[in-house]
Amino acid sequence: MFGELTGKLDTLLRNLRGVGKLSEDNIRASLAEIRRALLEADVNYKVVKRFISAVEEKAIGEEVLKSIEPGQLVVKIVHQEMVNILGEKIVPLAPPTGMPTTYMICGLQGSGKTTLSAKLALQAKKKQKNVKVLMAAADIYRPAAIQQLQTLGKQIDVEVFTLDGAKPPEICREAKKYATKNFVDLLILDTAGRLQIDAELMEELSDIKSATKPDEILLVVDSMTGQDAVNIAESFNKQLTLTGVALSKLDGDARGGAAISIRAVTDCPIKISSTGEKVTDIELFHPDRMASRILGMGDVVTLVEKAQETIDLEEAARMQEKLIKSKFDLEDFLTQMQALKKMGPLDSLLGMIPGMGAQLNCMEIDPKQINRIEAIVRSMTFQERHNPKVIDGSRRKRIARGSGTTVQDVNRLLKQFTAMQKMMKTITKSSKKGLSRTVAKNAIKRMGSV
Ligand SMILES: Nc1nc2c(ncn2[C@@H]2O[C@H](COP(=O)(O)OP(=O)(O)O)[C@@H](O)[C@H]2O)c(=O)[nH]1
Ligand SMILES: [Mg+2]
Repeated sequence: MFGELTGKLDTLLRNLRGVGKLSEDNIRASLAEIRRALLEADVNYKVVKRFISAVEEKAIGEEVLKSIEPGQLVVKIVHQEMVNILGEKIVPLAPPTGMPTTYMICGLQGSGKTTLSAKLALQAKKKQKNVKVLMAAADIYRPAAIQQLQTLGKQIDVEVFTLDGAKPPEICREAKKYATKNFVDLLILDTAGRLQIDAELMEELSDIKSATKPDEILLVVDSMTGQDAVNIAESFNKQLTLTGVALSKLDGDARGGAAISIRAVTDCPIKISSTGEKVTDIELFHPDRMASRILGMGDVVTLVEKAQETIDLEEAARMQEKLIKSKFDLEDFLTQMQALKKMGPLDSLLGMIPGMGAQLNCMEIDPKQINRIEAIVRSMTFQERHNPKVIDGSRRKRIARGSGTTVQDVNRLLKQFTAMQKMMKTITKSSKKGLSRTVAKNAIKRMGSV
């Protein structure tokens, strides 16, 4: 997420933090660089101006300059202002009720509406037992759009409403009738998009709005859109009065402009982050966590939440016990790697670790490697897995043959394992003081380079 912008801001803030004494000129120079980084990342110029002057107003003054850690204070101000720009607090979606609660999903073609509809449906089902969800297929223009929603519906076990030969407003009106009659709690209208905003589209959406009186009118914005995202959001908002924005494709290498500008320009809250193609890749939008990620400070809270969703907690506790006793073996190494694989792309996860965002640009992480690791560990005997020290030259050759890899691959894995063992020990030791940035950084670097 926002690789380049985060890299620049992380470096700038790190330099600021390290300064023992700050002058007005220092601060102004740093702010000028932050300003440039934001503009280069396609953040709307009005938003940049507002952001910089807000930071300047708070950062330049006796209080900061004379404090013990002026750099730290400035960083804190920058973070707080970033949170303000992104929206201060979480704004949740209207909860499902038997009325039914209706979400109208709109946006340009390809922005991610259909995907988001399924994600929201699944999320509602996960949150509340026995909730009844219905999705309506109102995109009659794009070939196979209805089928796409039906496939997703099957995948997550949610009914899809269709109506052959009808126009979108009629489809949505009938879907609402059907939903009311059948005690549906949440109705999600997957509307049609266009390549660009046009009068016909807006009229159709207005008709859907008056026909269904939705509780949420969500605009899906592709975060890769850049400057244009703001204009799109303004037009939709003017016509429909949006209740919220969902940012999609945050897993890609968007420059950050759309995400940072939208709230400030439209005054419409960002409610949802969509972070991948899978139906489970959805998060509530937390402005403070997003600000931390943008500034390279990581997002440990989301990382832990993700881990809790995918990792067996008992398993994790057992692992920790082993770590403390230094009994972490290759079997555990494999389990950890598999758990990481389940959690999603490694680079997006590492971006959540404080100080790690900037490192990612120069680090390649290959998911195929995890499969190779698995093959190698599976070719070891029980004794070898639990006591890797016994793996001598001839055993390495045998393991390589058995796993369809080379002796170099086996050597690399054993080296990686030793590095991870060491890293685990350091982290366990330093966890009482809080994980130090340099320790984690160096450990990961070591792992990446072996
Ligand atoms: N990487 C990524 N891809 C997404 C995300 N959301 C949607 N997509 C992909 O973007 C494409 C268009 O999505 P779709 O939901 O069909 O867009 P629609 O035309 O607005 O309904 C599809 O290939 C989706 O898999 C996301 O958050 N991340
Ligand atoms: Mg669609």
